[in-house]
Amino acid sequence: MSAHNENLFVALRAGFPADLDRIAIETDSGLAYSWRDLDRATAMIANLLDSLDLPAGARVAAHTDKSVEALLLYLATLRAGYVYLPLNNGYQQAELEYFIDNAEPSVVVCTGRNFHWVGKLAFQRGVGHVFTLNDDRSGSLLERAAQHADRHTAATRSAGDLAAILYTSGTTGRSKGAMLSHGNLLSNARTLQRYWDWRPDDVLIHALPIFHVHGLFVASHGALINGSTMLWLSRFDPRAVVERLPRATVFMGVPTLYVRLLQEAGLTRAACAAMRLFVSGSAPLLIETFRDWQERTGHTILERYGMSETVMLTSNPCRAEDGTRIGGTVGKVLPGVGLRITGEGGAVVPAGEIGNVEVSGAGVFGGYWRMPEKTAEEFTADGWFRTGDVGRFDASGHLTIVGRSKDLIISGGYNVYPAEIEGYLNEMPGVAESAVIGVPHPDFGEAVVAVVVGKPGEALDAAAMTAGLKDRIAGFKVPKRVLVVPDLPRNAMGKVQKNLLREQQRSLFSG
Ligand code: MLC
Ligand code: AMP
Repeated sequence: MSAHNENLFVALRAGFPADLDRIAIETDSGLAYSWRDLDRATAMIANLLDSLDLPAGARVAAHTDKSVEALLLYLATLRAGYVYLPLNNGYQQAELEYFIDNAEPSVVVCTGRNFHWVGKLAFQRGVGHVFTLNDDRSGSLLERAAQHADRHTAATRSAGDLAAILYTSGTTGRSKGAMLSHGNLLSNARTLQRYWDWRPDDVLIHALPIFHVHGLFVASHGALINGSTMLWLSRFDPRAVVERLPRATVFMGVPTLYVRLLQEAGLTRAACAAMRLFVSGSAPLLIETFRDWQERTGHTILERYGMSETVMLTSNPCRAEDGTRIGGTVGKVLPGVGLRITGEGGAVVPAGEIGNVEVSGAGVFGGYWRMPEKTAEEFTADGWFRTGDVGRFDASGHLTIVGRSKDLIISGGYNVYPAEIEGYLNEMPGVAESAVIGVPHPDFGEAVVAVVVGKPGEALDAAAMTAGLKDRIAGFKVPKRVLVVPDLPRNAMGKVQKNLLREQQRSLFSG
């Protein structure tokens, strides 16, 4: 038997440079972390987790602000062999209650400012350990970890063992936990390392949140496995990014980040002279943004496509010998990924025809946490995952995503499921029914808009409904506009015609 340890942490650690005193991460608050710091701190946190006597496969949930220590918590969880569960720090009470009930974590880490309610709801649900972690290196997690040794032998894991659960909202409004294994994440990290031509002296500007695939896996793994320095921003600030461009070589963002960067006067060809790669993903990049960027910086954005359940699937080429980057497309199928477009009855359609995007390969997740029926529904009989995206190949093998069969809105790179928001609206006094749609928005790409009908004789107050939602759900899900209407358009079957609503409201934010 091979004693090879397939723990993802081991592979990431092997990517650290030989000189552990080199800078691994430089933060916007002026701190510098060496590779040795990352190694020692993850060992201490892993030892703390080990000391808690957690059951095998225990989930460690994080509802924290973005900080290097939050990244270290993720790495330490891998190192100790537990399962990481990142949660958007905008989530509020009802949202967190659901995740904790569903995932049953053994450990919850939250900010000190939220401890009064997160700690309470976690303890009420039987979570054994709640720690705090703030973005200034304070909190009980680090206090406790400081009492532990700074050496740790990574737990032995096989490729199929669970590494992380990422919740993605479900069409019924209830989130599903996508189970990603060490092997899923490592295979994708290695593929991207090669395909994006990571080099030893690359410097990544890390400006994305670290509770989703893009910032946590694609960006962080890329830098770590390659031993590349990260210039770390605790939140996206376009000016701070532009200031760092002359020292950087790689940047990753959702389209909103590119739209906002284009508004910075300092974004010039000279500022980007040292850069080699700008990556966009998580939402469609408008062709205007792609072209404006080319004109302003002389660089062609590389657009790629992926999702929580599969990590990265396609990418425009990085090296010239792999082809050219074509705006409006998400590029070619990545090595090791299977991607087919199917039509009626599941038959594969030829290039040029639109159909459902189905995928297979080493990055594809093992299923939804404790939802075998949902998992079965999303896979074809021959084991391909139905992405819910609709696309088309061109003759050169470039994929274009033309839409989604799933009722999903992507706003500034965050997913919002209409059914969830409709559920909250329909519970409000005086509301008869509602339809939540995505409408083109110059900053967020799509903006969430609610179209609401009152019960007979009820006068609905849009501002009060917005305020009511803000108290209950994360800010990015709250509709940017609530429109009160006498009734919703329906088809002959009585189904609300969201297409018609989207058409009617398509200029709502474009003036
Ligand atoms: C914040 N708000 C948003 C929003 N982000 N509203 C809609 N959509 C969003 N994405 C709300 C705030 O709560 C606030 O509400 C108001 O909008 C103004 O906020 P802001 O100051 O403009 O927002 P900011 O903090 O600057 O955040 C914007 C952002 C952020 C674009 C930087 O949303 C972001 O980091 N997005 C990236 C998401 C991401 O990483 N996605 C990857 C998913 S992985 P109020 O009411 O308080 O004023 C994935 C797979 C893959 O999809 O392929 O990668
Ligand atoms: P998530 O569930 O947050 O991982 O979001 C995944 C979804 O984001 C995919 O199913 C797509 O609908 C969308 N997506 C990701 N990248 C792109 C892209 N480059 N272009 C269009 N849609 C994208």
